[in-house]
Amino acid sequence: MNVHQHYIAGRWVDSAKTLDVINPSDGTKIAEIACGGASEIDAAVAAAQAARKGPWGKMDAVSRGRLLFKLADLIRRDAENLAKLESDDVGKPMTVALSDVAVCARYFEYYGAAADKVHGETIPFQSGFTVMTFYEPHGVTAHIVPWNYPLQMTGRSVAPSLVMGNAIVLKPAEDTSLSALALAKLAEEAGFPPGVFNVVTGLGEEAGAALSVHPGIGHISFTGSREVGRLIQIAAARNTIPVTLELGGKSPQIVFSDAPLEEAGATIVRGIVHNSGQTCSAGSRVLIQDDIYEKFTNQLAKRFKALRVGSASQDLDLGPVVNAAQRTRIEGYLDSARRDGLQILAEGSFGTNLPSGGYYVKPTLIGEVPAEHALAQEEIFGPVLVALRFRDEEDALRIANGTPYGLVAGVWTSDLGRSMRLSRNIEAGQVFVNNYGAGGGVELPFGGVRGSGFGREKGFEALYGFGVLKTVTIHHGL
Ligand code: TXE
Repeated sequence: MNVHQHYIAGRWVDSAKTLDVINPSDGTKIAEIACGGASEIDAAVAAAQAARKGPWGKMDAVSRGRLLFKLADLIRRDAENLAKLESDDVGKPMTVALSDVAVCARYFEYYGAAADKVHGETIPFQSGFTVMTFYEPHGVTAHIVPWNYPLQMTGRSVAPSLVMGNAIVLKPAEDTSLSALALAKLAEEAGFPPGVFNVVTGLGEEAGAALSVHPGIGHISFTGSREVGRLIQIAAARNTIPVTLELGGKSPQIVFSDAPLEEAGATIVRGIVHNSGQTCSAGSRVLIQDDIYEKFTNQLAKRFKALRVGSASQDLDLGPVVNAAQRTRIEGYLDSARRDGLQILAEGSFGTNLPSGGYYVKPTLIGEVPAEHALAQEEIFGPVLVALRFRDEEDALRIANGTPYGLVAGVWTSDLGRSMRLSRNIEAGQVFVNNYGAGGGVELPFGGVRGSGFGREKGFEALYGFGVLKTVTIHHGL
């Protein structure tokens, strides 16, 4: 049995306590991880602060970028191993895990190439003065990552932070820490100086909480639940530091009768069942115009019925969900749908030879869900698509904007004017017209409004969040 350690100051370190790592496909224990707390977090933050004062703090931007490139190459070299690790740990079908690894490599490549392209400016001011601005690192940045896309989301915030010159402390989710530790090993091989890349594993309320209140950090990137997001914001306020919060969504897919319906149906189903629906940007509500409601839900139902659920290694349409708690949560929503007499329009099925101890849920399509029902308001975080009717553009917009969230939206129509009006009026950080998928495009700025959080990740925009603008004004006379 592998017992994994923390990675602090370039060394592998134990904790007195450990946590079991469970394979969601069959419920078996596959490893143990160290269960750290305040003292490991103290050591990791101190190591990161020391790295900032050492060679890392003095390294030029191009050299930092090259290290990120090197890491991207190593991730690609080890793609199969990393995907297998992620697949065993999270329950992802191998195809999904492999695409996650590729996206993780792209983050290091994309931001590596941006290293020497973030610069300040000079500002015309009074005669006899020169004013210039610089982007400086926060110092040490904290990264609290969830379990649904461990590798991708680690790359998403760690790569831009490193390239801006910060040193990082990463706290992966307790259920899915293995790939973060593998990444630390590769960062060491790539040649990142000790202390630049630290990983402390453990529970959210222990290691995560200790990290978020630590006075030695200058920024927190958090992706997870709204409840914990609020705690992170409160913790950050104690040290008056900025945070980026990505807190999930209840993203609408709005289908008008003039939409390319076949393509819309295929994309919408993929968009909710990918990763077993455990995706912050999953399009989990489909809003369908009245006159095509029956026709379109029939098409969706056909697609749902064809879906097969299996273990990660069977590599079917869906794998298990991450743990028993998530399965219970999803089943609770499905029970409430039945209790409230909602129409279950279609279910996928379990494939053959499903391991008995795994956490499996059937993908489910539910029709005529009232817009105010919990199933149409709350993030289920499973392969459950709820269908709602709308009359016209105004009605669609009202329903689309009628949840506490605002992460992503999809608009399906062939009317250019309508697609523009909706894109401008929908309250979301990202809108897709006649396509959908926030995952792959590392170049596209991503983040929420309202209950989905704030701050932008991905794209060039993310870099500015990992830097602090300094203005220098020199009086030299004429
Ligand atoms: O999330 P938590 P959970 C949503 C989704 C899901 C629900 C619950 O709806 O069903 O949240 O999932 C760390 N201080 N999302 O309970 O607890 C924890 O260790 C500091 C949406 O697993 O928010 C993990 O690393 N950190 C989502 C991370 O927070 C703490 C992804 C997320 O865990 C902490 C995941 C604390 N007090 C869940 N408590 C998305 N936006 O993609 C926990 N953590």
